[in-house]
Amino acid sequence: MQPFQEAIVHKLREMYHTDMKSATTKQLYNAVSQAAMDTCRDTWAQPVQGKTACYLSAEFLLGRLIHSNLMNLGLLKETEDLLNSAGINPNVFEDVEDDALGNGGLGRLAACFLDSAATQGIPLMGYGIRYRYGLFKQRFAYGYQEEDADDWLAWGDPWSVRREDQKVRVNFGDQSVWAVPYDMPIIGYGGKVVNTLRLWQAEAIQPFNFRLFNDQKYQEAVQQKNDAEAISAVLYPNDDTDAGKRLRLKQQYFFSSASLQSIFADYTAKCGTDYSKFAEQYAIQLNDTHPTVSIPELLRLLMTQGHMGFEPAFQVVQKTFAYTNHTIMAEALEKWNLSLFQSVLPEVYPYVVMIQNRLSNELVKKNITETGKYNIIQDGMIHMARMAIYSTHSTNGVAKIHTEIIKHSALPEWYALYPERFNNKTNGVTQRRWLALCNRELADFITERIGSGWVTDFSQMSRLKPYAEDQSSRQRFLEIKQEKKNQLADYMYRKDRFGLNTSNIFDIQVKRLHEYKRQLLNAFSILDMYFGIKDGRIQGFHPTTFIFGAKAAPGYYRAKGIIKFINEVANLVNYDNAVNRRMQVIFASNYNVSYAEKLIPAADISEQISTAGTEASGTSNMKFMMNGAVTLGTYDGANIEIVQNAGEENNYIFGARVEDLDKIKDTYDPVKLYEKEPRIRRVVDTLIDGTLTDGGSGWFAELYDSLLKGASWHKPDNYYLLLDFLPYCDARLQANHDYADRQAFAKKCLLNIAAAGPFTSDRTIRQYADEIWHI
Ligand code: 9GP
Repeated sequence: MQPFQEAIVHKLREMYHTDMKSATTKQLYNAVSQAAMDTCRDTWAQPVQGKTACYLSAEFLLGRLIHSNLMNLGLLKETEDLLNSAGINPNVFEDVEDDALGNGGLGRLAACFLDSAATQGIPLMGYGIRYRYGLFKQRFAYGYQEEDADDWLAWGDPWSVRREDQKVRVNFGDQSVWAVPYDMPIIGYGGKVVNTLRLWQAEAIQPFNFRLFNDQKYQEAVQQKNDAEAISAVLYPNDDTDAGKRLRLKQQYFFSSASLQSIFADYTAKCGTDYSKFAEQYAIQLNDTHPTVSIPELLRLLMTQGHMGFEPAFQVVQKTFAYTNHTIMAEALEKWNLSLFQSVLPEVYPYVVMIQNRLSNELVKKNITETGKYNIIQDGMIHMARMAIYSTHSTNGVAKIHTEIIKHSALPEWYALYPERFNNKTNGVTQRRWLALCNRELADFITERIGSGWVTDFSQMSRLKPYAEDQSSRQRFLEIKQEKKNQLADYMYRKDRFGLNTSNIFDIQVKRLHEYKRQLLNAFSILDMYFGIKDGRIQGFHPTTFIFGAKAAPGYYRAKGIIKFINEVANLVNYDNAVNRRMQVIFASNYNVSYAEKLIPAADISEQISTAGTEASGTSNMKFMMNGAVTLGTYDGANIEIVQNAGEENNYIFGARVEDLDKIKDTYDPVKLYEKEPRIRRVVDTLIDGTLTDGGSGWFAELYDSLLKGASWHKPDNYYLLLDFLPYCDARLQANHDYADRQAFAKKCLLNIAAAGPFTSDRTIRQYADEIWHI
């Protein structure tokens, strides 16, 4: 037995008095994880040399850790051999729930960054919240989304270490709590560098009041404990929209203050009490506006504990912080009601006022009299994005087009004032989880051709390009795609009893449910194909399985209506014997990181169909690309950079561009399109003509109105579904048609894989380190 295998066996005995044969999955999971933790403890304990970058994020969507950590430590094969030799299926850990401490792209990006930084030896610490319950679990009942709590701790938390000694006190207007850190090792590939993710848990200062208990006031006796724990109890299930609640503000300050206090204490221990050099030791990246309250918090610490004057303290703050914007959705640019802010954070508010005053003086100096667009405190609200831009030295967008939109249409007044602060950092994803681990067959295929260097140097992927011309490579690629489809089919059958037809094209859209992402457009186009096949208008259609995966924020009723609609479309199509050998529609429930790892490698077509100018970047587009799917998408977010690199001719780009939409936005009339084009009318009418039923909820009629009448807060069809409908259907049918030539299609796929080099988060994080943090 190898030493690591022995360590696992030993752990099982030590922790559970059991052995490989009798251990439960949970016992095995915890024993393997603990044994792996032991192998990296020494490396983890090494102090960081030089400047550290700190990534403050309300979300870290890590996904299941056991496989990635074992892979990065080089222990995956040994572990699988041991499982095999004990007659245990090496897929046994598939049953282990993955953590879901994030909503979607923003949280998953943070996780990719941690992996990439550790792999490249960049000292990056993550700071966030250890939510007791992560993103809800999704079920469907009669096609409606239902939500259940995500009790991720039920499996134990072997990858965290509670650091009682490092806890700090966080004060609010009406309560004080402990913030207790749980540290997780972030193991770089090769295991040479281990960084830390620190997640804070809220706990009561006095968890149990004995006096009240003796007075038989049982509820009151544990009131403080409940109130404290509420702060880190649950992740807000919103993506790209603002939750705007008192508790949410408390969460934000809770982890911001705890992180800043911890960083401040580390600095003091390392460098003493001269805080003027703080920014030489720490760079702090704000992941969206959620941690922006860290800005006045650092100011407070520097001025009260560091005894600095306001101006020098502000200089330090500005040099330390940088801000990443992840969305231009107006509703997601956070604002806090002034009186709410004052009552929750009375000790912090004065520092916000000081920042506002400095801004006011600066605007006067620059002769700007129209200050309404700039003021951090304006009309009874505190504007967090403004505070973030004003008080930091760098504001970045997450794809080229997104950064341009920030500069020229979302926040042009700020760009005019501080052009030098704005920069772009196109997102990336880690090829280790999203290729090496989730698609081992394709990973071997690549390694056999260009060596294994791509695992840590993704620019080497371009060396794969010549193999797109090689018939036997194309053949092998097609076999691998088939294998991944078969594996997905097995998985989905086990999970949801879906029977996928694996000889079909797999056309997949997986992402959060949002109107701007246009899952409804996808469903409309499926209906159009369905009618077209039945009417005989569409001939020679290659059988296709359309797969959706998406969670809707529980309070976002329109998104829930779209889920119900897609499920009804699925029923219509799947039970119609006249078409169901040619089309299949499947809505995977509870889409999450682990599901993505199965779905993405099996895709032929990657649906990236957001309205131009709305999706900041997208990251699933990159994952699909590196797994050899072609993009069917709009000119939006990182799709643009993807197709520029892989060739438009190897992808399917359709629809209005930002410039087109700018021109028509004031005159756009979806009703005209609806009246003129029978195909549009037919699919839109399924919302109200009884073809599909919403079970009396009224949701479908509301969707219909949103397209043709608008609502108090938006114009009709404000995401231009009807405008892009026909071009989308055309592009989709073109892809379907092209697929028939399997060799030619495989060539496109391989050219996409070969062009994926720039879309690694290794490149992105290197750029943050070089250009923003100077590490
Ligand atoms: O919606 C964006 C998505 O386009 C981007 O890829 C991701 C990571 O940068 O961030 C998302 N934004 C949010 O979730 C909230 O701002």
